[in-house]
Amino acid sequence: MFDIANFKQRFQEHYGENPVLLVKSPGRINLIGEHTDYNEGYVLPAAIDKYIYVALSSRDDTEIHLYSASYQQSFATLTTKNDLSDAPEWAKYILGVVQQIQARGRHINGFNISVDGDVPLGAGLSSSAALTCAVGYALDNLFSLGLSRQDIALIGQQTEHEAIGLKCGIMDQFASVMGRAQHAIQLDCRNLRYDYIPLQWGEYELLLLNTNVKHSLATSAYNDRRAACEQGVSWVQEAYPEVQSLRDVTLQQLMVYVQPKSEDVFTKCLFVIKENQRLLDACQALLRKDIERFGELLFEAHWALSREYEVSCAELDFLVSAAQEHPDVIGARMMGGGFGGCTINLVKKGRSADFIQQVAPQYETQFGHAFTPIDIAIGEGSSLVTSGEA
Ligand code: GAF
Repeated sequence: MFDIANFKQRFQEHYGENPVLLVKSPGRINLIGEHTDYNEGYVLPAAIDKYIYVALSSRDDTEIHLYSASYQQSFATLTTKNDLSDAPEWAKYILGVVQQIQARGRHINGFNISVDGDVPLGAGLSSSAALTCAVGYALDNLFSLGLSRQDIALIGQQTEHEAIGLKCGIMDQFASVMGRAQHAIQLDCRNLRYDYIPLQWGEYELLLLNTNVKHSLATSAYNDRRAACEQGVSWVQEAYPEVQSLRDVTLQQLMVYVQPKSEDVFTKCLFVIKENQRLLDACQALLRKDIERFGELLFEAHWALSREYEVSCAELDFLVSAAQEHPDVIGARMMGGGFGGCTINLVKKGRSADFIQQVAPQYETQFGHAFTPIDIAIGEGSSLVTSGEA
């Protein structure tokens, strides 16, 4: 459990005053629908009960002072300075949000900020979206900026694009600000319309296994996948200018206008079209409480992500194969952008420990390090930390 009192105390020690505001914004899981968000498709994320916490106080000048309790590093700059090149990576997420808010014509004064949290870093649970959304939500409250939750999500996404260089979709930020306890969000990334779907797993439970790997080329590989999808769309647009995204593209069009030009781009685009359909089928299965069907779709999605979209890795494939062989696991897949992070598993209630025990030694022998199970519950989106919590 994250120690909020200790977090406040460290703010006090660092800045010599108490924070005036404490907020938290959660990480997320995604049940199904990967790499669909930046193709104007659907996603099915849910916020989790692990958060990035932000403590703030305002200043009378134009200085911004940042402190990362987890990295034990600080950095200072000015609200008027646009250049992030000398900022440490963690600070770019915060200052990128400031820039995005300013780009929307809102005024920000100087402030002191401290960040920390219990979203595991590099586990594919969107700690970075949790950070940008926590900062956006905190600054909105501190300076009464009048931003909506969706504005904050879009600001977080744009920060990733411009300050970090990851051309991500909107899923992670949307889940972080809009999460609802015990519900997934079925989000249409074309128009940001959404429905909450109650999560009832019946005789099953969710289990996350963190591979404890994060591949260094993940950002460039992610951007390459996005570029392949956009390339496919632009070839179709030569014949069908009304097509806006892969959401509008048919298999026939892919075969005629994309496949002859590049088999690889064709495979990537086809994956996205099929993944979108898998998500719609999975939502239907959830609504009729057909958890077994939902599980089958998870396995199917995994092997498509691995073999067609090529965003998995040996550790993820190993864990999903092991899940497929275990009689009590009815579904599993890699989760998030890929190249490491977690698998999400649907396991018979009370059987997770057995599955973990069975796979752990084999995994360690194969990869020379352990995986880590992560306990989660489905929680609420960004919020002020109440005095009861602190
Ligand atoms: C990452 C991105 F940030 C999301 O926008 C999404 O594309 C996901 O990978 C893959 O579904 O988490």
